[in-house]
Amino acid sequence: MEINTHNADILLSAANKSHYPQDDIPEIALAGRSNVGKSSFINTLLNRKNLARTSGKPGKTQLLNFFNIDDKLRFVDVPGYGYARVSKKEREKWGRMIEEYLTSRENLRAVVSLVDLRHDPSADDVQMYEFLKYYDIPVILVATKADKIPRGKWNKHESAITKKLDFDKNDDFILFSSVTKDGLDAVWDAILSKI
Ligand SMILES: Nc1nc2c(ncn2[C@@H]2O[C@H](COP(=O)(O)OP(=O)(O)OP(=O)(O)O)[C@@H](O)[C@H]2O)c(=O)[nH]1
Ligand SMILES: [Mg+2]
Repeated sequence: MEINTHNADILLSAANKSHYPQDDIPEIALAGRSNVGKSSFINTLLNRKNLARTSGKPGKTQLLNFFNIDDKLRFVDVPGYGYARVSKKEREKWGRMIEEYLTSRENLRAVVSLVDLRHDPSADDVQMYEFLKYYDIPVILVATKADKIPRGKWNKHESAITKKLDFDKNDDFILFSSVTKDGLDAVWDAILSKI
């Protein structure tokens, strides 16, 4: 499929099902801890400086942000988990919102699950991966900030992550950097193979 990635923009923000777009356009959702690099990832994939950050306006950060890409594909940016300063109530609300989307959305083709290459996955990272496997949702595991680790140590860090996640070898694992753009082509290949 030919997708013109220059033709991309934020479409809408949704708190629940009734706000989701009603059509058959395939969606790829992004999940990961706060600060892992989700917005940077979207900007890098779409070759834009600040597209995803515009969704970070106050009041919108706790919503699902839908990005339209050339009317052929959508990215759905999910608010980051593991953010210490939110209340238990807000966390529960977040949990219901993301669970509703991930378990009922027919347009969903895969989840790009982002983890930081530098660190062992957190308990939240492990829980997210287990959740996606439990619901049989295809996963593209992306390890971000690869530029912060010398190439000679990439394998060691990748092994630590796959071990901690009990990673399914059939899923894609891609090392990525928004700074050097390492992994960019591999990520697009993985996404296009799922839609
Ligand atoms: N060196 C390096 N820094 C990165 C990379 N990706 C993101 N960052 C930095 O990490 C910080 C967080 O990036 P964001 O893209 O805002 O992270 P996020 O996951 O969208 O964060 P939330 O919206 O708070 O959930 C920013 O300072 C980015 O510049 C990367 O690949 N390499
Ligand atoms: Mg963000």
